[in-house]
Amino acid sequence: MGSRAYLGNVVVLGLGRTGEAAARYLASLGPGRVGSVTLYGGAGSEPGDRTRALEEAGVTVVCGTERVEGAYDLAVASPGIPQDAPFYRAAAACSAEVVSEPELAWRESPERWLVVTGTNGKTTTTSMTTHLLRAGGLPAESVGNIGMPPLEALPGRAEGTWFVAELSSFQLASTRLFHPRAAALLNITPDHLEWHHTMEAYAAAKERAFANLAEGDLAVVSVDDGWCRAVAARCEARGVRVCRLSVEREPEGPCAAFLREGALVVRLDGVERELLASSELQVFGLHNAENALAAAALALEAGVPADDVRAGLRSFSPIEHRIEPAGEVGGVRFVNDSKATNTDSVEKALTAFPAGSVVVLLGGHDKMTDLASLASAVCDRCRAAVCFGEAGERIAAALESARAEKGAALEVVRAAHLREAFGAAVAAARPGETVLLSPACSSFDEFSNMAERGRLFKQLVRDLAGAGE
Ligand code: UMA
Repeated sequence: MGSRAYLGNVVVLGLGRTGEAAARYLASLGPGRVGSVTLYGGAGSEPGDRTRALEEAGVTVVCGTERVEGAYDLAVASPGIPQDAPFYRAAAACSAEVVSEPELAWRESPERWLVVTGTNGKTTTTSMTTHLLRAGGLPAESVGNIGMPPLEALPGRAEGTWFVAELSSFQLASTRLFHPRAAALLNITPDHLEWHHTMEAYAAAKERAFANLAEGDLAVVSVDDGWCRAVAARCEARGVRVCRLSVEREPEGPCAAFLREGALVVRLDGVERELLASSELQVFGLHNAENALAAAALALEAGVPADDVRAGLRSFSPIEHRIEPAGEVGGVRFVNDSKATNTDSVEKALTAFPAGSVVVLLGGHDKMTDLASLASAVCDRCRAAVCFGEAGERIAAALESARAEKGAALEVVRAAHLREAFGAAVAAARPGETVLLSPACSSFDEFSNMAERGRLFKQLVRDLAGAGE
């Protein structure tokens, strides 16, 4: 499968999930395809069991430095390393080309890729798309930012398998030839400005998902925000088929995905399929109807019959850490939305609960995004907010100023870390209310990742339930 060019000497940057997968894959190719594989773990990396295992596989591992030395035909950068970071630049200076790991995976095996990107909803839409393809009898795997580097999934990729790739702006930024069969862009709202610096750069990275789409390929693009609308227009101007995605109105054109009187409708090349009522979905909220529309459009484009899409949409259940019910104790519901690592995601989550019934947990690593809109939404929809972690004080201050401006009654509580914040939320919550972990921040000030944070939240709920027995 795919092109089998000689890759030469390759350097891999980063010793996380991506770096390890890339180095292992490259080392497995053998001397016919690769001259050498070197991995730089970065300034914070140290030798250990993982580096020794990589060395045994034939990888030269360099720890504790970002000063990449040597001469390489190709560099593969982990997504967490910004393009303007000294580490990335050092590799670029001594490599013919720097690409992201999904770009290399695509070059190795370019058939049957579907891409999902956007600020929010990527993981749900990716899981849904994979589920719909499987419902139609097509083998499919979710890969990418969802937690499975495509290079790790490649050796096991059976003939005919679709890769449904959730790609972040970090992964897309360093693509060049990447050319999926279809791609979906759900939304673009402020996020990751510490990596991209400007909204323009962030949006441009997302748009790279469509850069090589040609006539006959499909771009599923939201027309409900201005950044996405511009992408749709540019794709269309290039002759790419554009399926306009909207939950606000019925878009014109031969391809569109939208709601008509509460029903999900997808039109491809003038053929319209009414799929099901959004109330039949097991995932709630208007944003989930939009995710379902995007997934349905991708699945129909891949050849899944409408009846199988319908059945798949009906049977898709919520995923872990995304508005995930985590139990009920003393009449208080607990919901884990640890995946909400930005403000827009939280604002969307809040619409899934009756106004005034939520005690929200907010905080974590501070990405320095603007908090005005979040603070306003929290005042409108929550009864109390507990702010914790590195960003806790900035969020609490923003909430207090929005509360004063609106004359709202929001209770604002400060806590050190998630554990203390949970205790404060339990103390504040009344029967009938929901304690929602939807933190608007990434987790790196306290946890390795958002899943670890979500698991601690669920453990705290279990401990609370146990204590009450
Ligand atoms: N490193 C440095 N300097 C840096 C950053 C990283 O030296 O400035 C090195 C270190 O060796 C570190 C390693 O790179 O150990 C970590 O690499 P990474 O941060 O790129 O993380 P991975 O473990 O490779 O995981 C990445 C994604 N992480 C990020 O984009 C930050 C994972 O997405 C993804 O699941 C995985 O690849 C497989 O594709 C996580 C994420 O937080 C879930 N994504 C962001 C999000 O969803 O908001 C984009």
